Amino acid sequence: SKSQLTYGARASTHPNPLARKLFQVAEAKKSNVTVSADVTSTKELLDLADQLGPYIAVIKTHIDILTDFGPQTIAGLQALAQKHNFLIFEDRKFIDIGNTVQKQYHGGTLRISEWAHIINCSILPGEGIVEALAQTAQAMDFPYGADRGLLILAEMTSKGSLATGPYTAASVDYARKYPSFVLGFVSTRSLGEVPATVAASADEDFVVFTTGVNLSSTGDKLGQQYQTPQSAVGRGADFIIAGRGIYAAPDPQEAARQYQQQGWEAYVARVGG
Ligand code: 6AU
Repeated sequence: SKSQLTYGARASTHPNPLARKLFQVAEAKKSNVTVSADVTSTKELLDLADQLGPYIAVIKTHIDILTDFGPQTIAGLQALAQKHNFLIFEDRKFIDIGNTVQKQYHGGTLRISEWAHIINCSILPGEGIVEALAQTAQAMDFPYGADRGLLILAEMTSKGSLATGPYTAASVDYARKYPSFVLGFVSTRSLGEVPATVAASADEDFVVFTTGVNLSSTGDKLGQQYQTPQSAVGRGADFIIAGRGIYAAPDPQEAARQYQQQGWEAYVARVGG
C-alpha cells in the first residue's frame, strides 16, 4: 500500500486527477478532515462551510436532508469550496440498478453530478452500479467529467454491519476494475489485505475515507461506533470524516481545528515525519 508515502508524493504520481487534487488540497491545508455537515437548512450548511472551511479538505453533505434545498444551496456551496479550497462529497450512497442510479446521479431534483466531486455507492446491486455511475460521469461535458470520482462503501461503522467478508472483497475487485472512476473506499481500515479476486496493479493507490471518527464519544444510541483520529489514520485512513464531533460541539470551529491537528499529527507519524 502507498499509505507510508506523503500526500504530496501520492499527489504527484496518482493516475486519477481527482485523487491528485484531493492529496494536493490535504497537503496545501495540512488537513485530512472531512466534515460531515449533517444539518437541515441551507443557512446552517453554508454557515458551517464558511466557518470550518479553513480547517477541512472536504465537506460531506446529505443534500436530501435539507428542508430548503435549491439553486442557492449549490451556488453557495460552490462559492465556499472555491473560497476555502475544499472538495464536495455528496454522501448519497447509491444502491440500485444501473438505470435508476444514473437518473439519481445526473439531473433530477438534486443534480448531484453537477456539483459533487465525490459520491459513494453500495455494491449490493453488483458490479453494474459502478459501471453505470462511471458511464454517467464520463459522458459529462468538461469541466464536470474530468473531476468526478466514486468511493465504494466497502464497510460500515454501524453495529452488526453486513458489509463484511465477500461484500468487502468484491468492493476491492470493483475498485480495481474501474480505477479511472473509483478513488477508493469508505472503510474502517485500508483494504490491501482483503482476499480479492482481481490482482492489484503496481500503481494502485486507493484513497481511504474513514467515518465514525469522534474524540469524545464511543458511539450513539442508534448503533454508531466511533474511533479516534489516531486510530483511524493508524489503520489506514487517508481522510477522516467527523460529523457530530465537530458540528455539534459547543465551538465547532475549535473542534474542527482540533480534529485537523490530531488527524494531521497521526498522518505525519504514519509517514515517518
Ligand atoms: O460523525 P457522525 O456519527 O455524526 O456522522 C457520521 C457520518 C454520517 C453517516 O451517514 C456517515 O458518516 N457514515 C458513512 C458514510 C460516510 O458513508 C458510512 C458509515 O459506515 N458510517 C457513517 O456514519 O453522515
